[in-house]
Amino acid sequence: MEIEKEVNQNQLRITEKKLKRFLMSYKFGLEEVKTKINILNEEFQYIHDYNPIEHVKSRIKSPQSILEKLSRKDLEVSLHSIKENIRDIAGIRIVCSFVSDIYIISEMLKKQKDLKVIKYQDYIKNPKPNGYRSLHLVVEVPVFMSDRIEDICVEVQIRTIGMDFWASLEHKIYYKYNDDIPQKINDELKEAAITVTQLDKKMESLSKEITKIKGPNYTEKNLANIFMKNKTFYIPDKFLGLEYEFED
Ligand code: 0O2
Repeated sequence: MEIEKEVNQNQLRITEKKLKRFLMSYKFGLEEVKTKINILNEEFQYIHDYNPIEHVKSRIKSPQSILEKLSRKDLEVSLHSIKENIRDIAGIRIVCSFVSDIYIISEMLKKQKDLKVIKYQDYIKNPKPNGYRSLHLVVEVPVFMSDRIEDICVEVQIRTIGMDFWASLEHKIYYKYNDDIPQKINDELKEAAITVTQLDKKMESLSKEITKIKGPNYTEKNLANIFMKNKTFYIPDKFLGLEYEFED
């Protein structure tokens, strides 16, 4: 009996260690994709003097949430089954101001040679019946470990501020009512989703009009300038704080 207990405890320890190592590889995959997104954002801002990303959130799905998803989908409980079937263990959410930004970012990600897009789901062009809108990409990224290379899936959800506001409220209501949402609330949520779509369109057209009014030669007021040979050269203020090292 004692030996049996010890064997069980040992097995539990081994399983726990395996699970930790399994989830660790998702953390590394997440970090790699996050770095790529930061690079794209910073470079885009440098070239176009415009930031397409409002903010980025990321998370590793909790073991409890993974198990719930397995049971919801009626899948076998094993690490192999989790790896094969749960593609959003590592998740990144990119929130943008405008719908056009969403497609700019997704195209930039799709062009990355070391990312393999294994799922592209456009819930913006084809919203879910409940009104949910977002662009989902599942990308596979190679993670180089001490003894092996693992291809890790990371789900990237790209949406506008409005879509994000709607989805987080809907998510909260979903959990509050335990799937049994009163019809009235469902209808109002759908109505709110239509309002968000209209607002997204309005904000995008306003932004385009503002860009037109500013004209191609517009420069931000906070740019420092140097006047040389009858010409004004503008320096973005982000460079003013940079320290340069000069070689002798
Ligand atoms: P949580 O708690 O956010 O992690 P599939 O790939 O089709 O087999 P899957 O993985 O459900 O099935 O794919 P899908 O539809 O791309 O959904 C993945 C995630 O998108 C969800 O994860 C949610 O985060 C989000 N999502 C999808 N549909 C909705 C929706 O109707 N409302 C809201 N608020 N979010 C949604 P989880 O694990 O369901 O939830």
